[in-house]
Amino acid sequence: MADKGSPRRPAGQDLEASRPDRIRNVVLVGPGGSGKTTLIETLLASSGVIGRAGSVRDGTTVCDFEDSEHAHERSISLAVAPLVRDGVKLNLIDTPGYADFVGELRAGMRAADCALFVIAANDGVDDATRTLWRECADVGLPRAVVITKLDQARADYEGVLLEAQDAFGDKVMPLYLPVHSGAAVSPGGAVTALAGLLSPSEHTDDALRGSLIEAVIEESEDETLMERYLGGEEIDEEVLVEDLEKAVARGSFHPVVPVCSVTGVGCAELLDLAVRAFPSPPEQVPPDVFTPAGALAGALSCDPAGTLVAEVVRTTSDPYVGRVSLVRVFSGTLVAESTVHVSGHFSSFFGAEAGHPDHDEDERTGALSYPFGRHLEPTTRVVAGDIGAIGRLTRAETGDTLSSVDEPRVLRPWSMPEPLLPIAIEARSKADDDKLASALSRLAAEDPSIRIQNNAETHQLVLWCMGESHASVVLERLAERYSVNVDQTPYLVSLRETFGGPAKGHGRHVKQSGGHGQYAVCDVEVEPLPEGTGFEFSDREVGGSVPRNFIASVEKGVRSQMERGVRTGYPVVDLRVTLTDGKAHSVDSSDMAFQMAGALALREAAASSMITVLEPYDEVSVVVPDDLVGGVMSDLSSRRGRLLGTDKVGDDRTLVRADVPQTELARYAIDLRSATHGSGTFKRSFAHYEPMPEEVARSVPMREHRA
Ligand SMILES: Nc1nc2c(ncn2[C@@H]2O[C@H](COP(=O)(O)OP(=O)(O)O)[C@@H](O)[C@H]2O)c(=O)[nH]1
Ligand SMILES: [Mg+2]
Repeated sequence: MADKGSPRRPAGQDLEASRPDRIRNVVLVGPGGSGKTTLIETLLASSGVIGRAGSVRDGTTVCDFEDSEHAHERSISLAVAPLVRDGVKLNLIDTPGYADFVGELRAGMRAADCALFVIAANDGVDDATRTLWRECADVGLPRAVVITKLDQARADYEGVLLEAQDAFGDKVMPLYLPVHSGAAVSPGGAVTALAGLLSPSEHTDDALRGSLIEAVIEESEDETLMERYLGGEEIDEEVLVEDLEKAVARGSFHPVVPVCSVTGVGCAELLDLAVRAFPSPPEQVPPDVFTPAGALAGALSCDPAGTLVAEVVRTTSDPYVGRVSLVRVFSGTLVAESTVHVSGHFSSFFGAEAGHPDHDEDERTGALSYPFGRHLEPTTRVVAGDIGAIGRLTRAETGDTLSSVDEPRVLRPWSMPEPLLPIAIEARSKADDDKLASALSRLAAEDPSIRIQNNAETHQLVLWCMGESHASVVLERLAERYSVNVDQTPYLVSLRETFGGPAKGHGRHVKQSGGHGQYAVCDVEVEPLPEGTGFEFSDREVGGSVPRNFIASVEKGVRSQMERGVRTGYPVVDLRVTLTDGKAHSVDSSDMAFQMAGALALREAAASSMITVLEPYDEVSVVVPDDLVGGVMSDLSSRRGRLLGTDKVGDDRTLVRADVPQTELARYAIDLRSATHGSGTFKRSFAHYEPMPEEVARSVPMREHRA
């Protein structure tokens, strides 16, 4: 096993790019385990950037460099590994394939100008990858496909090719066939060569070759080409290659390349394709940019001489190096040791609930570097279109925009996933408690897919996470990086109580044995009010039996009892309490005594009435493939949900809407994912409170109150 402590360095490469058109930012996406991280190793090794490809299992790859990635043997964060080929700098962006870490994937997509879908020949395309393809198509991100694991026993190149065409559309076409040591397409065994489909050879398949050529010609801007081809003319290979490259850069044609990570066969072809056909940053549409006041600013141009606009796509904290912010520069040039404007306006884009607090301030950048996995190669500048790392920015958080101090700008953030799995935690000791808040806010600055909630009603600290793996990585980071230990506790929802009908209560707080006594007596009538009305207090007592100044004390006592509940410990709501009678003592009555009597009166009224527990309902919107709708609906019903309706979404998906009690949704993020193999997504938003059925209410544990 190699030394995990020392990062791998790129050999013999000048990573400085000075022209945006000499940069390619390529994000690798695809199912977890399809071979993305390994493919980057293979590409780096085949280009001589690293001596030998590392392995995911041994924790020796360039891109999986975090401790938690080694522990889990899979990618958790996005990582960048540049390599230079033919004078073009290729920033390979590795992303995790597992759904819990989709936040990193989104950030990686933002930093890229095209996507490489990595599919394993022995596995195929999963639903999440189909959805991702559709999303890339929606924003016009050019895409290519790599098929890996050709050496696996169950590898089926042609089968996976058909699956990819079925999933992604018929503009997905192979440029090569893998040649195994024996026959052209017999699976199993390492791939020894590729056979190009554009040039005729003994290994090419004529049918595949014909459809590739036709597809390329269809994409050609030269309309005479098709006529000539159909007329029997042999079209020059160079013409075809040029048309193909243009179509790839436009995003209308998606080449498939097989790459064998065992032999490195296919690397050269893939890298050539990336250099020649993948779009450079100036060819892509930049994200919308605004002034800090919210006005749409003029479109960005990917020009090193322009005004600076960059975006933090990842933040890491290293105990030795400190905070490192990975940025994609969209315009201008980032210079080391300079002052930049940092703006994060999450609430204006996502609402106040989401992400980190808004900010707008100037900050000095520390050292600048080019990231190569964990290793940082020092540089003095990073031009538009490139990806760099800035040391020691303390304010900037993931998703923030960096711009020139004279011309502050805010980019519309990329779409961040919403964390839907609540994890309630408690500091293990006083020492942990002291460090917890600051550690959590640092973690949230790195990872916008965590949301921290302090629930005042349940007194719980809740981390909203993407799933169980995300939650365990967050808790590991808390423990390892910040030495904060926490325990998970059962997640509680904010229940309420209300009276089922009118009731009367008598509160008598009398203690007159020795010393200064206490004396207060009150009678109240309680009536439930319609939902959402709140609390009303009135006084109908006649003849001044309760002195004026103590009426307010009774109200205060009633209110404090309402806060503490009368049945399960959750607050009582929607109530009118009327003071009807009472008694006072000229010496022993006091504010405190009447507060006690008021509270007692409400408790007594509760004892003689039916107390209903109210529970919050969320409106849930679930989107699933059509064939899973039945299962989703019956599952929602079994969660005591009420179906509101269904709608078609696109060709093959359905939106199911339902009102569901929050108590039944605590693990829905996990359950929906496993029931739909990751293809289902949902959103939830608070709808209203409703009475909880008695049989459920009976098993609600008492809410504890802190002193
Ligand atoms: N046999 C074989 N195994 C591979 C190949 N590519 C990746 N693997 C293995 O598959 C597992 C997952 O690979 P990894 O690169 O972590 O996939 P990722 O999740 O897409 O980054 C690792 O154990 C790799 O060693 C390949 O081409 N052939
Ligand atoms: Mg990986």
